[in-house]
Amino acid sequence: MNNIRTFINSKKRWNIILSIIFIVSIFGSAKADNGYRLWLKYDKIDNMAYLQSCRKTIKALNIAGQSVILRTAQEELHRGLEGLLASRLPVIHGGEIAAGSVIAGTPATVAILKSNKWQRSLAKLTKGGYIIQQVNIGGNPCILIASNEDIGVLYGVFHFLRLLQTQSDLKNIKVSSSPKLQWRILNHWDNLDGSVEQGFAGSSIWKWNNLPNKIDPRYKVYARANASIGINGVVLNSVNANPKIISKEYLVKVAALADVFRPYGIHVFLAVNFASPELLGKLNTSDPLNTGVKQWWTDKVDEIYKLIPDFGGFLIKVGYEGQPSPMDHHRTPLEGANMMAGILASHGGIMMWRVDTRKMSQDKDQAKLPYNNFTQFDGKFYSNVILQIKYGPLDFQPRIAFSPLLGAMPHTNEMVEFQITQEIDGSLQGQQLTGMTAVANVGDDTDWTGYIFGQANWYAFGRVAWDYELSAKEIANEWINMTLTHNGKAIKTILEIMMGSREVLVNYETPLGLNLLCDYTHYSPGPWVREKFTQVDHSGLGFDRTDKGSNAVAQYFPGARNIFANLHTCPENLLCYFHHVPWNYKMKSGRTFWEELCYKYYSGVKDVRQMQQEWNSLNGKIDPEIFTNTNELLKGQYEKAREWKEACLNYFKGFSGLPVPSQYQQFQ
Ligand code: BDP
Repeated sequence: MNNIRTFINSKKRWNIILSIIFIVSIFGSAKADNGYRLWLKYDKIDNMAYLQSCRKTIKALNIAGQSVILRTAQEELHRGLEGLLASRLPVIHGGEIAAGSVIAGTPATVAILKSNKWQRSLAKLTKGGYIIQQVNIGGNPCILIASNEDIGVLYGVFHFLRLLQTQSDLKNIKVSSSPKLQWRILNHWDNLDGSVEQGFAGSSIWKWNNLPNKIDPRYKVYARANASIGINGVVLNSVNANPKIISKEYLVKVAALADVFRPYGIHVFLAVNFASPELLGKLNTSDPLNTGVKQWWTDKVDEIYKLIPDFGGFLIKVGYEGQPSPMDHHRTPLEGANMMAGILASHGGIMMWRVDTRKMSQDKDQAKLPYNNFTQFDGKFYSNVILQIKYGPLDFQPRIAFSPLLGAMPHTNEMVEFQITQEIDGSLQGQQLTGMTAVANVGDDTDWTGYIFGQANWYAFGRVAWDYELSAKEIANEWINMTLTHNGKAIKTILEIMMGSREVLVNYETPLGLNLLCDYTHYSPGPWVREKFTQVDHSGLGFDRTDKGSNAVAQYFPGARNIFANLHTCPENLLCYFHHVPWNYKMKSGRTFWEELCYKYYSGVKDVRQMQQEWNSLNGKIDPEIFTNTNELLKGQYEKAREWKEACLNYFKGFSGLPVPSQYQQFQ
C-alpha cells in the first residue's frame, strides 16, 4: 500500500484509460482482505435473493473432455461455483443431462454442439471466443458454455463466473464473445537478479534461484488471474534483456514456468538481447546477416522449442538506452527482425520488434523518429513480425498524443504498447497478426501490485485487450464488484474517484498537453530538466509541431492532422504537445492560456483534497487498516501535488512574467 504514492507520481501510471483506475477502496467489508486473491475471490454471494435464484438455476456441472485446458476449466468452474453458491454441486461426466446443468465444452466433447444450428453459431467465433447461453435440452433448462476450442471454454467459464460475481441476471442469458485481438500480452520488466525495472510492488514474482524445482503457488494464481481476463502471452523478463535468459541454465527455469501456464492457455515469450550471439555465444559478431550468427540463433531457437513446444516468441528492444542493435553492424531493423522472425517462423513463433531506434535518422523532434524510421519498411517485414509501438511517440506519459505510426504501415503488423483506444485490430487495413501489450505492474507484494487498487490496472488491461470497445466505466464497475463491494452507494463513490483520478493527476503534473516535466527520478517535478520538450520562452509554452515548427503533425492522417494542426481546433488537453501557445491566448473557458494553466495546476491540488474528503467520509465504514493506509497515501499524494504545482508554476512564471491569479490560490 505504501507504494501508492510512488505509483501516483511515477511515470508508469499513465496507462491511458487504465490510469484512471488507481484510487479505490474497500467498502462494506468487515474482514481484512490482503488482496492476494485478486478479483477471483469467489466468496459466497452476499445478496440472499440473488443467491437463491442462482441456486435454482445452477444445480449440477456437466463437464466432459480430458484435455489439460478443459480440466483447468472444470477445476475453475467447480472452485468458483462452490465458493459463490456455498454448496457442492454434483459433477456429471458424459451424456446424461440433468435440469440446471452447466454444460461446458466443445463440439468434440458436447454432443449437441455438433448440430447445424450450433455449428453456425460457433462458426462466428474467432479463436478463444465462446458462447454462454440458456438452452433447453430434452425439456431440461441448462446453461451451455461452448467454444470451438478448449481455451474458449476456459474463457467462457471465467466469464460465467464473472456474471455471478457481479450479480448479473442469468435469466435468458445469451453471450457471444470473441477476442478482438489475437495476442494479449503482459510485458514483465523483471530482471534476473529479482529486481523489477520501474516496479512498485516488491521484487519479481519469478524466483529464478528456486526454479525449476520449486514452483511457487503464486504462479498458478497469476496464471488464473491472467486467463480470467483473456491474457494469453507473458514476456517474463525486461526489455533491457540480460542475455543469460536464453542460456541453458535459465531455459529450464523458463520451461518450468511455461508448464504452469500451459493449462491456462498462456504462452511464454522472452525478451532477448540482440548481441546474444556475442555475449552468450562468444561469437565475434552479432551481425544479423552473418551465417554463423544465423546458425547460432537457429540452434538457440531449436533448443527453446524442444523445451517449450508452445513458446510464443521473442520481444526485442534495440538501439537505445544501451541496447545493442542491428545498426551496430550497419544493418537495418528490417534485416534484424526478419532474420530472427524467419527462424522463429519454422516453429510458429512471432517476433515482437519494439519501435524506437534513436540510433537511426535523427530529428530535432524526437516524436518524429518512430514514424520517420519505420514507415520506409512497410510491407517488407515477414508476416510473423509485429511492431510493438508505444502509444505515445515520445515515451510513457500520463497524457500524450497517440503515435502517428499506429496505422501508418498498412502492410505491416502493429501492436500497441500500453494503449487502449486506437483502432489497431487489423480490421481497417487487414493485418493478419494483431495484439496489444502492457508493461506489467506485478511484484511479490502480498497484494501483487503494491496496493490493492493497482490490481484494477492489470484487470482493465486484459479486458480492454479482449474488447477495446468496453468503456473504462464498465470495466471499473466489474472490477469493483468482483474485488471490493456490491453496495450501490459505495460503488458509486469508488467509481467517481476512479474515473476522475487520471484527470486530477494530469492537472497537477502535466496539464494542457505538456509532457516530460518530471525529473530523472520520474517521480518529482523537474520542468527545467528537459526544456527542449516544452520550448518555454517569454512568448509562450509548448512544442510547435505544426508546419511552422517540427511539422510532426504531418505524420498524422488528414482527419487528425487538420484538427491537431490548428490551434483553435486542437483539443485543449493536447495543446502544448502540438503548439507553442502564447501566454495570452484565449482558451475556451474565456481564461487566458496562462490563467488556464494556473487554474489546472490549482484544480489538480484541490481535487486531491476532494478525494481525501471523500475518503474521509468513509471512516468507520471500511476496514480501518485500509482506511488508514489509504488516508496516509492520499496525504502523500496531496503533498506531491502541491510540490508539482509549486515547482511548475514558479518555473513557468519566470517566463510568462505573469502573476498567479489570486482566486486560484484559495484552492490550496
Ligand atoms: C523508459 C523507462 C525505462 C524503459 C524504457 C523502455 O524509464 O525504464 O526501459 O522506457 O520503454 O521510459 O524501454
